[in-house]
Amino acid sequence: MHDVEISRAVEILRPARRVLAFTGAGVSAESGVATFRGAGGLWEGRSIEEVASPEGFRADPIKVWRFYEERRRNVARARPNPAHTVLATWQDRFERYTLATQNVDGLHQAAGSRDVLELHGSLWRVRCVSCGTERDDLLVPLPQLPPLCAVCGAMERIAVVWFGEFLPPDVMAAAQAAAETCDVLVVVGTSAVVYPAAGLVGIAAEAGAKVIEVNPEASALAHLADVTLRAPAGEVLPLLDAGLREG
Ligand code: BJW
Ligand code: ZN
Repeated sequence: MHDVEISRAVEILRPARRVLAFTGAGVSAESGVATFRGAGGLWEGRSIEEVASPEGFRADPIKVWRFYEERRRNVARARPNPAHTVLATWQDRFERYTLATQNVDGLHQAAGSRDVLELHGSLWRVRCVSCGTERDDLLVPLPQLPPLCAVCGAMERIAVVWFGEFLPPDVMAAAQAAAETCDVLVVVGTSAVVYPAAGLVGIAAEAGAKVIEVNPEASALAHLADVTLRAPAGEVLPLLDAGLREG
């Protein structure tokens, strides 16, 4: 990554009035939270369907719960990194700012971001499989696996979005509206292979937004990006923010 690319990104962001930030697991990598795909990723040596599908949960709920319990333990120890912090401060910099994340770790909120659009749910919410009652649950470790619904006694599940399930419609609609109307989309730390979330980038580009991508590796959306910053988010976002402050 070169200074000239940072400068180009700053020049795109400086006049922007409506900004959408769209994040994936990579934004939390420097906080010590594992990503999904690639070396050392959560899916390595594991079939995705075993742990992140309704079928997998039906087949072995305790196994799936152990997987999420472990993730909750790790995330509970994690702290937001400078990328989360910058993305939080931008809510006060731009006239309209939306932060849509695929992440379920809650680190954007921990960094101070308000009204985060959680496209894939949260590790910190659970939902009854029978009556649908949802509640926040921050207890690490959980007192019992699986947790049981206080209303009807049935088993609770983690309130994340598994493969084959619909994203929360109001959250997706809000993200889509922001994608259709933003001047600039900043995409941070996602392989952009999981739909419909990844489709937000195409929607924004199609509607005429400039796209800035932050990812140390090549992703599925290089062809949509106006500027690609190939370096870790925790390094790049503070540089972008410093550039904006100078202007
Ligand atoms: C850094 C960095 C640093 C590293 N700085 N960057 C064919 C078969 C089956 C299904 C489908 C199919 N075609 C389409 C589908 C639909 C499916 C889908 O998209 N599948 C594709 C994978 C093919 N989608 C769905 O099923 C969705 N629902 C849906 O479509 O409903 C309609 C429907 C209903 C009924 C039937 C059919 C359709 C739901 C998707 C839910 C995704 N859920 C997960 C798990 C959440 C729970 C959990 O956390 O356990 O969400 S999957 C997982 O992937 C998680 C993530 O949010 C998501 C995206 O991953 P992300 O964030 O991009 O992470 P990585 O690891 O992939 O990438 C990290 C990136 O960071 C890398 O690029 C690194 O380089 C980078 N990085 N360090 C910056 N320091
Ligand atoms: Zn219930």
